[in-house]
Amino acid sequence: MFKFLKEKLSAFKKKLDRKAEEEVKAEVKEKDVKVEVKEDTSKGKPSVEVDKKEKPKKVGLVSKIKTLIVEREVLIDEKKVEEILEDLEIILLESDVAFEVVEEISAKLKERLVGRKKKIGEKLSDIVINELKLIIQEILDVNRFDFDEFVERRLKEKRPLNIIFVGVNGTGKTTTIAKIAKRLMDYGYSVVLAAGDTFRAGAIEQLEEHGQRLGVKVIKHKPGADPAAVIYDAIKHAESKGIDVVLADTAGRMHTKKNLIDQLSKIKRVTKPDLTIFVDESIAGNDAVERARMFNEAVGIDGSILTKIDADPKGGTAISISYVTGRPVLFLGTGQGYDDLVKFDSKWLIERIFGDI
Ligand SMILES: Nc1nc2c(ncn2[C@@H]2O[C@H](COP(=O)(O)OP(=O)(O)OP(=O)(O)O)[C@@H](O)[C@H]2O)c(=O)[nH]1
Ligand SMILES: [Mg+2]
Repeated sequence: MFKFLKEKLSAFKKKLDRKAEEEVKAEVKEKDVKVEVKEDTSKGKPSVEVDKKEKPKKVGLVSKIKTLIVEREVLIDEKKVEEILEDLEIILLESDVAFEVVEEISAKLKERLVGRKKKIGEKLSDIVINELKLIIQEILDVNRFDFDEFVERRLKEKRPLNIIFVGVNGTGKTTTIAKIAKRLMDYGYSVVLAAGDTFRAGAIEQLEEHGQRLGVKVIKHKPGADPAAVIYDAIKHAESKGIDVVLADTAGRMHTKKNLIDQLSKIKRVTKPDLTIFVDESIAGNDAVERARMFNEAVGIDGSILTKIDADPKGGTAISISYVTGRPVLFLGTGQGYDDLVKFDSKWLIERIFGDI
């Protein structure tokens, strides 16, 4: 998980350390010379004599400089920050962090680093990485949403809840529905599944198989039927049986296909979902973020679930999607098993990215 991004950040940190070390060494050398010259002129003695005294004097100078290194503060100037950002922006862009998010991170880092005082003993790389962590966490926390709290609160007002899952083909919608069903049942809720993907061959059977494994009823119509009608029936079924939550599958569709997007709008109009969840795979990078933005504009989404985080070396999608869509990330899919679902938590993600850097 996030191997690429981690390696890049690690190398970036090492480079900062190397540079800092070189700078300190150069500065120490420079100091050495300056002090000698100063003493030379104050005493008004020829430089030859100073050279003779060089040995005993040097010991004193080294310890003096050592003290200076620990005690003196250095200002991080704009030039230094620009250098840092140049490297960092490339790393973030290469890791599929959306352009506008890179800009935001960059601006915030600049604001917090320029003019900041750092002790020479303190590592610049630690300061930069810590600020970067904080800024990414702030970005991740812009749109917070607690799924469990929502379900609990909403069920006090109405039953059943209707949650529909939308997105493009093959991103993990159906698997995610099964994971959420399992999770809700683990929390003590009852669930019914709606086979709203009436389009793709085998989609109904696929949902039924999950239903069988999990012991959950699946409401279905024939292939090609109106998905809005299937979901409507599932809601009626849940109402009559006192079931808590309807989880509705829908066919994968490209955000660019107007008639298919219109069909989703119809599903929403007819079945009035409590939550419309956009599912995409984190490995799709900027494409996933763009699709989320377009689904949100076209039909409206309440949040996203990113799947296949386990197979994503970069992590930029998870960092960007909520900021770009203005909608929270609810869960992350971390594998193919039913329990491979993590409730979104910025700290969890930060730990996975920065853990051993
Ligand atoms: N590694 C990994 N694989 C996943 C994850 N979620 C889903 N998958 C796999 O992704 C593939 C597609 O999953 P589906 O649930 O069928 O995707 P879908 O969006 O319903 O696909 P369509 O119905 O064709 O649009 C399956 O092989 C899943 O096992 C995940 O979090 N991690
Ligand atoms: Mg599916």
